[in-house]
Amino acid sequence: MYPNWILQRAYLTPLREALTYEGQTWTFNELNELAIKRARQLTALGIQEGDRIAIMGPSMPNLIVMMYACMHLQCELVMLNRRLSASEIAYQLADAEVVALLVADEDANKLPQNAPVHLFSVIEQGIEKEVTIAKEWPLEQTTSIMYTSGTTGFPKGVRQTVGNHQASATASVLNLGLHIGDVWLCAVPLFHISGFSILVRSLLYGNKVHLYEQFDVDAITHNIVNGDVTHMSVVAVTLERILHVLEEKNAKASSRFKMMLAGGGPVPVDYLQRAGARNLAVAQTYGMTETSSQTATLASEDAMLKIGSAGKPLFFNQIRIAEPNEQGEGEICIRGPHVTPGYIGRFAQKGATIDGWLHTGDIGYIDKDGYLFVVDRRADLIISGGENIYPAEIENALLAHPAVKEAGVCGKDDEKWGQVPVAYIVLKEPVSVEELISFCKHNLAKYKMPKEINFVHELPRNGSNKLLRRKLKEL
Ligand code: S0N
Ligand code: AMP
Ligand code: MG
Ligand code: MG
Ligand code: MG
Repeated sequence: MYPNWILQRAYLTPLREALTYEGQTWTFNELNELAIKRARQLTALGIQEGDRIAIMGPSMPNLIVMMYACMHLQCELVMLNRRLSASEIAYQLADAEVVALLVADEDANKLPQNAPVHLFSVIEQGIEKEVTIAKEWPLEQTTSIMYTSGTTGFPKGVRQTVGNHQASATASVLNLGLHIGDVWLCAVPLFHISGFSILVRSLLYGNKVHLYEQFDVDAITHNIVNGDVTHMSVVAVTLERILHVLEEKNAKASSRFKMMLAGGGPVPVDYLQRAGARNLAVAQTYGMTETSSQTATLASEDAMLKIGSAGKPLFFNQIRIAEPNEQGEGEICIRGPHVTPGYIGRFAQKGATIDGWLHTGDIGYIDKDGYLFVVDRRADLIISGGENIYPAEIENALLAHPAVKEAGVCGKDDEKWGQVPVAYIVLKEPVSVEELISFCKHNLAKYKMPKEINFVHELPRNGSNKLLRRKLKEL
């Protein structure tokens, strides 16, 4: 058994600052007391220990308090992506069989009809009921569940356990180090592991989180130049936005700023060089939902020496390349205490690992010095601004239209988002692009909407009639 992170942190360093948001600050003790009060209010609403609960809201302190309250109740927290369409949310709620849905008032309009909703404002004003908060958690307890899109077009709910999160946070600090004044800027979504892992690290390390609701590039760059924060997590798109402002202002990162973790997809080498010129230390990292964030991260002393590499595996983790070709490139496989025990819902029977190894589908190689280079993402995956999109999700949405006979989707390089989806369609009967777009809008998140729809006579297929998505671009 391991200590309840929230109680333990409030016991060890009650008066240390835990969270800053828009000029307001909370200590670990204050956050814990709010979370216990909220846990009592949730109990009065009938929520019980171990229940599976979905949660959705903007990245604000009240969301963190609500998450910590659910953790106090040892609930399994299903983190909903706020950018999803109502029908995508409905799929996840049904697949996860949640008993309740806790939603910030701002997001009430995003929900499917008949969802079992408790609005934050109602919970926060509700009566309290006495409940015993567990002082200890078992390693195998599921803390969070995050949906990640899959090749089939049906997202999979990934379990992230107490043990997964602890191993991840511990391995991270063995690489990055820790100092009492460290402050981690969080402007990545809390519903992704990029953001939630910042909260877990804060609880385990006792460091402060500087939270943003929006990616406010000017305020964030100011924090970096001013030395208000020491760490931050970014994806390529947000790193570029920061670099742009630094360059425009001819400014440099403060010497107090220590390290930016850049992941969630490939980071162009050019960005890393531009960062170097701005005194901004960037560590490329390779991580995913199934591994509760980082698996490998480039140590700061290697940043320029091994530019483009995602580094070496963190202390507890192992990486191997399955069936390498002559260049040493093959599928990246991962083993370690941070790897998920598996999925829930319709994928519950599908094991996440084979003989303990997670087969990522990503292609990479390990150089002679032991550094990982990720050369290609898993089959057909499109990453737009750090959000994953599988072609099948969009193809299924298009195929549902009566005029569409065949649909193929692939990624196209994009200045703003890294990649965006584009669609190729064979029609049964005439229909306009506008009609198809407005049809898809009901079923797809905005970032998944195809940025181009091209009508073609046929789609490229192989001998066994399988769609060749990589050939779509040549049409
Ligand atoms: C890039 C972000 C910040 C863009 O959001 P922004 O600028 O706030 O946009 P909005 O104002 O909300 O919307 C404006 C218009 O832009 C569209 N839009 C928004 N986002 C996207 C997108 N990603 N792609 C395409 N379009 C987008 C809106 O629809 C809207 O459109 P219009 O104007 O038509 O209404 C935002 O997308 C963002 O925060 N991205 C990052 C998400 C992220 O964190 N991904 C990582 C997921 N992976 C993991 O968590 C595993 C890896 C990992 O753990 C990790 C990753 C990074 C760093 C560290 C780690 C780690 O290991 O710790
Ligand atoms: P997610 O399922 O959202 O957690 O996304 C994880 C996926 O992002 C990985 O399987 C990779 O395809 C991709 N990815 C993450 N980090 C990197 C990186 N450093 N370089 C290239 N691709 C990455
Ligand atoms: Mg994924
Ligand atoms: Mg915005
Ligand atoms: Mg994703």
